[in-house]
Amino acid sequence: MFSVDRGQFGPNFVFGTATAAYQIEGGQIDGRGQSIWDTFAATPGNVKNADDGHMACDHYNRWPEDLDLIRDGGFDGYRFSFAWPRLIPEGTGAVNQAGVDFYDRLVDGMLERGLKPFATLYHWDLPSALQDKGGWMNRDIAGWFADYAELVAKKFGDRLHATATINEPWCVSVLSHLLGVHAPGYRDLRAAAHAMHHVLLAHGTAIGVLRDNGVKNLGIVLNLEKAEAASDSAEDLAALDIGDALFNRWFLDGVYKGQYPEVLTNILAKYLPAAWHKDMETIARPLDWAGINYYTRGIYAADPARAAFPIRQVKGPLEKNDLGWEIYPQGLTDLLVRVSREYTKLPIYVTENGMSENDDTRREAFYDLHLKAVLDAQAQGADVRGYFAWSLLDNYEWAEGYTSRFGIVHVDYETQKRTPKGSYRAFQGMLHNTR
Ligand code: IFM
Repeated sequence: MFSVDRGQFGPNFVFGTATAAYQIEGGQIDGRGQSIWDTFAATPGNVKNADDGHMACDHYNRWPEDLDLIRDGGFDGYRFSFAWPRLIPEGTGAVNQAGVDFYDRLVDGMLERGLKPFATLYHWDLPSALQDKGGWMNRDIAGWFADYAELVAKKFGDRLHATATINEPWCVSVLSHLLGVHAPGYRDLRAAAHAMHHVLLAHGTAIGVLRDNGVKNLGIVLNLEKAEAASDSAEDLAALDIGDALFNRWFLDGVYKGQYPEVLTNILAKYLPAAWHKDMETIARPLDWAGINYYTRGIYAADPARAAFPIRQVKGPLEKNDLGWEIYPQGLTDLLVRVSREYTKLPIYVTENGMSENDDTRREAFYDLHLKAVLDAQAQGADVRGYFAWSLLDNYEWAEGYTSRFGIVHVDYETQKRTPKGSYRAFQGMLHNTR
């Protein structure tokens, strides 16, 4: 049971659960094209146990049962993503009708159950054919993504409650092109700097296309961390400035202020695409809401031996999830307040928050603390309008494969049986009969 009551969050507050296509769908049939995660996962050493999304949670076939679970949990909304390679197998050009039909059924299924569809256009499954042309490193991706956005707008736009362009541009660019942890697995400064700019350019370009095609309620989902310094020495404070800029401010400043933090444009000057500053107006096109994914904090210390970014992350002393991420609800409050004070007065949605853990009593406690953190942020003036638990189901946790379980519903991957956990029941208890 949670110690908070849904009434405390305000009358129209949206409670939802979130997933992403590659992590749950499976269904790599019916004309779906290959994505960068298929090949990344097939490359030895990239993913634990060489797990891939071939079957995942078989949501492609089991979606009615999954939507029933969301409805029966008392949730108001469902945050899901469209798979670009399912809709346009080669990334550009021919449309896969079977993919359109699948999302038609899925979106209608949400509406029939009284669930608000919160869609994301891109949650990391780039069509491989576009990676062959440079993917996020190629400026043309803004046009490829805009054409894909237009297809989504025309086919589904009038039925979506809210639409986000990109999920977690830090992961799309830094984690995938600088740290090499996610597909396509680059560890290259120029690749990362190009991706960091192009992912936001693609976002802004798509916002224009979606709006021109009548799609309402548009946003982007940023993953933010509460960035802190390892000590109050001048060196560590300088490291914090760089760390915060790389994780948070590049994306916040870009989207909400049309500028990039100078500390980074100085470091990245020779690696960024030429004339990047001419794109800033497009990148900062007005939005209707702000999405924030929150999991933990980052603690930064100076590390002069490291090349471009002379910083390192330090492990903190707090209780951790089973991936080693510190549990820090105060960080969610602080971030929500920071975004609302320093960046935007738009309604904010916590579009993801959750815990990788096998012991579900810990997950239930985690949610309780973070829901209270949302209330604290509201009390400090942040206009938070919704909260989405990550995730509805245990699913494919990217480089961690199936070893990490974030679900409020357990999935037996042998049988695909879904079993609601205590954390699901806690949401149900708070939400039931109040929709
Ligand atoms: O599973 C991911 C999700 O795809 C994006 N946000 C973070 C989650 C947990 O790592």
